[in-house]
Amino acid sequence: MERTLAIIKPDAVSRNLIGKIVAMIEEAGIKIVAMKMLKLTKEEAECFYYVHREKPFFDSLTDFMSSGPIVVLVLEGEEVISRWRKLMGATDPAKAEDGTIRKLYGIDVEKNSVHGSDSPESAKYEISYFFSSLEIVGSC
Ligand code: IDP
Ligand code: MG
Repeated sequence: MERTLAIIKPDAVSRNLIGKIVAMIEEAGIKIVAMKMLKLTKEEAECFYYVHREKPFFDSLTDFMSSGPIVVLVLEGEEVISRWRKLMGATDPAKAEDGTIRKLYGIDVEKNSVHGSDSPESAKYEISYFFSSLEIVGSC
């Protein structure tokens, strides 16, 4: 059994897409075990995306991620890290497959509507960044 962190990014929240994206998660048979809305500060966004600190898009990305409310979720199930990334689609919405969230709703390579952890290690770090074990159902 795996867990992964999903984020509905500011571009999607501001366009009232929370419900549509949550529906796609549920329709894919993926179980939600935690969910909340918050607004990151610039510093909190920088800390979350620390692995990308050397990338040319880091400053713009962290400005974007702190520009408005986000919804963070913990998803649980077998192979959920790869299943959620497949449902999200490629980073660049222009290259994402039909039927994926980024193809449907992504604006550009930065404002691509959703985030998903890319490995068990990053999932562990990212989930603990936002949630205590008491906030995740079925943790004990
Ligand atoms: P991922 O979200 O598909 O895992 P990453 O390479 O981990 O993609 O990049 C993290 C986030 O940084 C992306 O989701 C996107 O918002 C932003 N990003 C990635 N590449 C670019 C780029 O070339 N220009 C601007 N923003 C980018
Ligand atoms: Mg990534």
